[in-house]
Amino acid sequence: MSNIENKNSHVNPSFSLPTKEQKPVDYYLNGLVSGDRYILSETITLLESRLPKKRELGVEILSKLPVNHQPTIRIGITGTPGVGKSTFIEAFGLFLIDKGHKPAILAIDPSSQKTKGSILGDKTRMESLSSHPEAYIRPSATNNVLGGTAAVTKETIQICESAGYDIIIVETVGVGQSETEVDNITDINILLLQPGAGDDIQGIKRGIMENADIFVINKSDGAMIELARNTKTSYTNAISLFHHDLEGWTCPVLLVSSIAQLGISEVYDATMAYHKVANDNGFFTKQRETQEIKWFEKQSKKMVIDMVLGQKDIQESYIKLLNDIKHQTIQTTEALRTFQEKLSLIINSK
Ligand SMILES: Nc1nc2c(ncn2[C@@H]2O[C@H](COP(=O)(O)OP(=O)(O)OP(=O)(O)O)[C@@H](O)[C@H]2O)c(=O)[nH]1
Ligand SMILES: [Mg+2]
Repeated sequence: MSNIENKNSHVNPSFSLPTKEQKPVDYYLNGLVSGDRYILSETITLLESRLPKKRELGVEILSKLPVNHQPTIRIGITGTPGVGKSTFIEAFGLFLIDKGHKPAILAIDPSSQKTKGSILGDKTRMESLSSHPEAYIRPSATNNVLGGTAAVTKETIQICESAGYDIIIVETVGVGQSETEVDNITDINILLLQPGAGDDIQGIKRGIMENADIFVINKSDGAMIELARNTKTSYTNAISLFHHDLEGWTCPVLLVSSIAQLGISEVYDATMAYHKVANDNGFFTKQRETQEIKWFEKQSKKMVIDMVLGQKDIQESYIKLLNDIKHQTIQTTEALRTFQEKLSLIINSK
């Protein structure tokens, strides 16, 4: 519509569009189910919001979303900063689209919180993918969100699946606590390594190696090829010492160059092979069930703690006891006993 037409339109000039908060739940639900990317982003923003009202609306949308019955695969991509995760995802994502998939990429990056530098970097590293109509990329620098980073990522996965994305890729640097939480929300974990990293297998946290299902030695190109082959041998030997939870699965170690787009189809084949083995023997479904149960346990415990400690009288008693311990006017055991008595008294009276 041109400006002139606009001026002559019959729309009441004092009419204003409803603000984001005022949009009804159905606006989001319809948008998500029809695969509207803008509404998908809007919904995730609600969930990431620090404002309780917005977050509540996000949770309401989530709870009203129809259950997604389409099969989906949730892939975790882990690796130290700079190993090439984003570059790999760009190549892998485009390959997935070629195979008829609709990938959604969620990047959790604790470091980007400070400068947002990585987010800008990711946009340029995933240039073709981010402008592709079949892909959805969501970089999240979401420290201090109300639900917690891992909680929001889990919810975001669900929302992306409802919006029709069948492969959800979660990129994480795999340092600190967040990576173990990500392992609890993905089906398959791909660990990215660099040539030469095999000389220092000890340096990689055992937990990270044990949680990996597919090992990728990225940057296997140019002068690095020989080193990459040696690294592959080291890892293949090291992996043979680990027992994998999925019966019958031996983690493959694959040589990849994300820049030259070499070895990408092997990663795809390995992913699908893993999915098949896991699906056929029920591991896949069982793992998702276990994840849900663990998640419920964890979140509900957190909820209980928040609610109980949020009660004024309990909180006061708690803080007083903490102070007493600090000033050594009470033994910790005694403080615990006092707190237990106080709790029982309050709970029983209610
Ligand atoms: N030679 C070579 N370089 C690569 C390859 N993949 C990535 N790189 C380079 O490695 C650097 C880091 O790549 P990223 O994809 O940003 O790495 P990242 O793991 O996502 O990094 P963070 O998100 O910061 O943790 C960039 O300069 C890439 O160009 C590869 O296959 N071969
Ligand atoms: Mg990255």
